[in-house]
Amino acid sequence: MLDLDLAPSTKPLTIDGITLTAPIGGMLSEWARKWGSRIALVHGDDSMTFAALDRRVDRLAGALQNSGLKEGDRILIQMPNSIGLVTTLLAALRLGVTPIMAMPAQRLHDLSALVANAQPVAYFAARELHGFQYEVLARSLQQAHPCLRLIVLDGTDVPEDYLQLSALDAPFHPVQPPALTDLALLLLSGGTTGTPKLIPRTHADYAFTFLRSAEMAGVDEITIYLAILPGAHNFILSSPGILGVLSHGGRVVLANAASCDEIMPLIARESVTHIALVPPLLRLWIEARTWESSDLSSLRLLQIGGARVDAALVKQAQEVFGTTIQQVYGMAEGLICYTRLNDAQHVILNTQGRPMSQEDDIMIVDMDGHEVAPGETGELLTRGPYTISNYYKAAAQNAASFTAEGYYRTGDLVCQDADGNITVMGRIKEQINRAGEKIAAAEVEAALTRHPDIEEAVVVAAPDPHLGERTCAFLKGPSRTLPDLAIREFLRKNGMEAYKIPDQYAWITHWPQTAVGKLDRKKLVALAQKRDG
Ligand code: AMP
Ligand code: DBH
Repeated sequence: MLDLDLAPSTKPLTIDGITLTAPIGGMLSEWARKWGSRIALVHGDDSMTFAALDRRVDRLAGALQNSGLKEGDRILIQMPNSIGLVTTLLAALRLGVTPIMAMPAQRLHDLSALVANAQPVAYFAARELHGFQYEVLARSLQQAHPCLRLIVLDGTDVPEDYLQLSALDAPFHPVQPPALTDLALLLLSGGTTGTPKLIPRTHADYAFTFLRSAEMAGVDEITIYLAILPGAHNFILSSPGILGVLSHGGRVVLANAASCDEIMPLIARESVTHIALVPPLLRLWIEARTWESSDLSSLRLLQIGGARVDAALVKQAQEVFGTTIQQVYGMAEGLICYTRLNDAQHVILNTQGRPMSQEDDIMIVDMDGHEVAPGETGELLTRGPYTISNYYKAAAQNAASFTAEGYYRTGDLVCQDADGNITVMGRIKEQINRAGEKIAAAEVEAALTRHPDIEEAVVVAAPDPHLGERTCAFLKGPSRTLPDLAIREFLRKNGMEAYKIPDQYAWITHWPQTAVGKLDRKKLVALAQKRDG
C-alpha cells in the first residue's frame, strides 16, 4: 500500500539511535512548534524567537525563490556571526539550495578557486567586518565568475545594484523537501593542497552530527551558547555549535569580537552557559582573568578544540573558570571525538576524547598502512555514518585522501589508550595549524615562488607559545636581500589572507635532506626554532 503521508524523500532514517524525520530546513519548523516563544538568537541588541526565526527563514526562502534560485543551485555564504548568517543558511537548506560555508577571513584567492569549482549562483556577505569592505571582494568575484548572478550584502548602506538581506522578503512556495540523504551543505577543509577542498555533507549526516554533539555537551533548553569563532567553522556550526543548541531549544548568542574586554562582559550580560574556544584564545582568556573581573559564574561548559592543547593549560582553565572542560577533536570531513562530561580528570586533561558514535570505525596505521600495536602512535583513518568518503568534485585529491576501503586519511598522528581515548600526537599532513586556522603549506609555497626574486620556497610549522604553531618560510633565490616586509606586502597584494602570510622568513642555500634524499622538513623546523631562540 502507498504511504500517502510520507513522500519517499522524507522517509525517516536512524543513525546510531537517533531517528531523523525531516531535512534540516524542516527541522527548524519542528523546533518552532516546540519552543516558539523562546529566544533562539541574540546579536547585539537584536533577538529573535524560534517562531520568528521560522517565519523569517520562510520569507527569505521565498525571496530567494523569487530571485530565480532553485533546488540544486549552490550559493556562497561568507557572513560574520549574525542573525543573517543563520537565516541565510537555513533558508537555503529549506529551499534545497546548497550553501558553501566560507570564513569571513577568506579573500579573493580562496573564494575564486571555490567559485570556479562549485559554480554558485549567488554570493552573500556582510557589508563590512573589522574594517574590511566585502563589496570590493564581491565585485572582483563577480567580474571573474559570471555564474554569480546575485550579490546580497547584509548591513546598512548597501550599494544600489546589490540586494540587501533585510529587504529580501516574499512568500515561500513550498517545494518538495530534499531527501535526508541529499547534499545539504558544502564545508571547507583546511587541506594540504593549494586550494581549499569542499566537503559535501548530507542532511542526515549533518543533523546526526549536531544532535549527537548536543548530547555530548549536555545541551538543553536552558543552554545559552556564545559563538565567537566563525559560524562557518564546523566546530561552531555543529559540535554542537549553533545548530546543536537550536535543535535542543537553547539560545545562541552571536558575536564576532574575540577581545576579552568585549566578550567577558557579554558572557555576564547574557548569562552564557556554553562556549567553544581554540587553545590560543583560551591562553589569552586565562591571562585576561588577572585583570578582567566580569561575573562568569553562569559558565557551565568550556569546549576546547581545533588544535593541540597542553594538559597544563586545560588544568589552568579549570582553575581560572571553575567550569567543566570538554576537549573536542574534530574535522569538517566528519569524525568528532569528545571527552565526556563525567570523564576522569586524567582523561579530560590528557586526551582528546573518543568518537561520538559507536558506529565510527577508526583504525590507526603505520606508514605501510598496517594497524599499529595497541597504544602505539600512527595515522588515524576513519569511516562511519557521518564521515565523507569523497570530496566534492576533486577526483585527483580523493585518491590521496581516502583508502580503497573508504576510510578518510586524517593525516593526524594519534594514539589510543585501553579505554578508547585518543591523544593527538602530531600530524603527517604538510599543514600549519596556526591558532586553529589550518594553512596548507603547498598553497603558501606556490604563492611565494610567484615573486620574481624567490626561486624555491618551503613552508613549515614551528611550535609557538602564542599561536600553537607559527608559519615559517624558507626561501632560496639569487638576491637573499628581500626584506620580510616586502614579501608580506607581495603576498597581501596577491590576495593572500592575512592569517596565511608567514610569521617568519629565512633564506637558505641548500635544502637539508633525509637519509633517502628527501627534503628534511624536520630539520627546517629545528632551524626555525633555533633562529627564534
Ligand atoms: P579540517 O579538516 O580543516 O576540518 O581540520 C581538522 C583538523 O584539525 C584535524 O584533522 C586535526 O589535525 C586538527 N584538530 C582539530 N581538533 C583538534 C584537537 N582537539 N587537537 C589536535 N588537533 C585538532
Ligand atoms: O578543527 C576542526 O575542524 C574541528 C575542531 C573541533 C571541527 O571540525 C570540529 C570540532 O567539528
